[in-house]
Amino acid sequence: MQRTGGQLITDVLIQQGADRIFGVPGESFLAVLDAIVDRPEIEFITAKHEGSAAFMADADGKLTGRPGIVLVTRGPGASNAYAGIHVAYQDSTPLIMLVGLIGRDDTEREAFQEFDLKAIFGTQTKWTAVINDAVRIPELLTRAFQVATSGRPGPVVLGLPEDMLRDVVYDAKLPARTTAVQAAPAPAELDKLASLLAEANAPLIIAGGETWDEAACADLAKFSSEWNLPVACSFRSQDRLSALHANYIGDAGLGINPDLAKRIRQSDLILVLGARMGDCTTSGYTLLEVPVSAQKLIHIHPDPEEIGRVYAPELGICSGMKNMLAALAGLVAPADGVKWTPWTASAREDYLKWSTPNPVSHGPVNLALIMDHLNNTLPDDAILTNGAGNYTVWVHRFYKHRKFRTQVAPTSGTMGYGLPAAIAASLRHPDRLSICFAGDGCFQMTLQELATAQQFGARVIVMLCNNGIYGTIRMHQEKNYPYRVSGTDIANPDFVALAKAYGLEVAKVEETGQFADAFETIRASGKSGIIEIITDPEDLTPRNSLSEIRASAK
Ligand SMILES: Cc1ncc(C[n+]2csc(CCOP(=O)(O)OP(=O)(O)O)c2C)c(N)n1
Ligand SMILES: [Mg+2]
Repeated sequence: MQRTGGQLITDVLIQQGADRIFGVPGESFLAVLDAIVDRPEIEFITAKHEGSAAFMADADGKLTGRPGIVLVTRGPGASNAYAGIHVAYQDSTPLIMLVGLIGRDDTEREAFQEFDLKAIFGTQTKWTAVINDAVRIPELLTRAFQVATSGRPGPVVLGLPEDMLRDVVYDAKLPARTTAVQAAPAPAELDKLASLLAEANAPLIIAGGETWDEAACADLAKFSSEWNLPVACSFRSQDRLSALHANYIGDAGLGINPDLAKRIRQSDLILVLGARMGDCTTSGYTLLEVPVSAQKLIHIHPDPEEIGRVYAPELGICSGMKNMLAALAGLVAPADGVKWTPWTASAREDYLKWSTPNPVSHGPVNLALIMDHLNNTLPDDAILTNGAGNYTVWVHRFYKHRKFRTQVAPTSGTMGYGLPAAIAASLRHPDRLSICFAGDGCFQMTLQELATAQQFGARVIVMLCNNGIYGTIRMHQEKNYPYRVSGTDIANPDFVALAKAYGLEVAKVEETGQFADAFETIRASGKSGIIEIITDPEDLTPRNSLSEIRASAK
């Protein structure tokens, strides 16, 4: 049997279970596009920008636990995609990016669009390589699946020289589908964990990161219930435990509940399950002292090198979350109960107070009440996506996630992520509602993907929070340079006309009371739509107005 390099790439992808490639076409990989023509098992989703294609692949990777696949062309295409590789790296998402390169004969001439793949992507991937010999496609592409999913998941970038893709290979053998390799806790480590818990008076869990699945989340719920442990989730990992669970106490992220921050400081044992102890989760490395925290720390992470990166833990365990939670679910709680029951109950009280919408806003639209309406109307499995901006603070604070993988959002804080992610989510789960939250700034980074949604039949509802400013940056600006506005205003297009130009349903909400009908109309249409929500720039955060932030600036 003979196959071209392009056919072999396609065959290995299919063998590994990939059914969708996100990308923008390039002349460098025509041989792959050609091979796809004969393989209906895999489809090419043509995005309108490689950055969006990479965001789509990242979202798909988050949703499936298998690598999202992105295929782009050399210099300009790969450079455009870079933002998505950065997301996958910081978010620990399994992702494989294939990059069509110049022909091998022209290397080092600075040929048309030639660039150094390893130099560009080397520091933001788990592995970057060029496949120079088509015979090695099964080996190297299969390894990409193994690397992207094992340990701490992340992106792999493979370069495909154009002429290599046309080479013919005879009788290639394709390896079987890979299985992610994840560590598991040793019995002695579990014993140590249990004895540290037994000594604690005010423990709490911070859950997040990757390598979870529904069973791991169910195990977390069981472990937390049996030991009556309060569970906070790390930044944008809020769907690891239902917000309705009696022990869910909120998210340790940007815009953290000050009471939760205080509680993390006061706790005497922090059990970190899967999260990196990163900037956003530690409120800029302030909730715990670097490098030795006052609280005893148990850090469990799928990558041994992540343990002790910033904080020296009392106990570090290298484990995937499925293995770890399965073990914890089997850990027998003390028969006479635990000491910290009132601590857990008061932490829950703090969360319930914090997530109850404040009925007052400066403008006629109150995003907190809109989020509460969605709590009451969205099905449990609706998927919410977002990018970066202060509008996300309302989403994270007031929306109550009830199921795993209903939050698809970049922990790397990347603008423009929400719409491509919602498109990928809708393609993966056409039966579920896919809701994108975006600011006016965020949305304008990738809004051209509305055309992609229409082309491939994705159904997304965009909640466009329009305040006419780059709100987050205005907030920082007013804190640091009050009254000196520079670069943070936005002159917006007519979003209603824009939605119509893309053939979408559209509604404009100028006061809170209009939202319910607007949402219902768009939902009932069964089509993609935009709800433009006009918010007052004064409502800069749910806690402080723009004027208050300005007035309290040093
Ligand atoms: C790709 C990218 N560029 C710039 C930033 C810096 N940034 C973070 S939030 C933000 C403003 C977002 O504005 P908008 O989407 O309108 O949301 P708002 O804060 O107004 O609610 C900017 C510019 C970023 N995080 N990502
Ligand atoms: Mg804005």
